Amino acid sequence: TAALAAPKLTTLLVVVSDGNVLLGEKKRGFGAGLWNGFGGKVDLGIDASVEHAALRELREECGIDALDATRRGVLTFHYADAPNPMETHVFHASAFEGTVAESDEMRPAWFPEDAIPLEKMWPDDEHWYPAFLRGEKFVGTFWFDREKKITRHELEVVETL
Ligand code: 6OG
Repeated sequence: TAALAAPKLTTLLVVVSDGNVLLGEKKRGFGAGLWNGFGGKVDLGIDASVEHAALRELREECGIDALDATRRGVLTFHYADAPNPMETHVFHASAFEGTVAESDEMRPAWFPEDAIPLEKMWPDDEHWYPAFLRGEKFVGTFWFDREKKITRHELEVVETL
């Protein structure tokens, strides 16, 4: 029998301010070339909580501190070629301190809420951004094939996470 594979915990923080969404083009590593929110792996050695990890990654990747981050979604990604799924906690923020700046990992840019570059983003994003931008909370699971196309998905709007 196969052992249950523990999911890898990651974060994704999306700043929405004055009708614009702050995204970054990933410059290297997993998902390079795609636009996404800011985030990365939760490091149990340095992060006191998943929210702390989300704030740390935002600061490292684009130089700003979110002041009002709230958790809005939990997404589980199953990749055909990875033994462990990824569990990504999605955070929303609208207020921040500091100046948005490019980093080694991300090239940031603002997009109008109704014109985010979905064709250059992970294919799950078109499923949950509408709920996210409406202010709803959501739980989803996505299965990807080797070409990173979605073969199956579930998405539910929930009252509490
Ligand atoms: P690092 O490898 O950079 O952490 N991520 C995804 N984001 C979306 N929207 N869709 C996916 O569909 C994703 N798979 C991974 C979560 C990985 C970062 O990439 C995000 C993390 O922010 C498959 O440390």
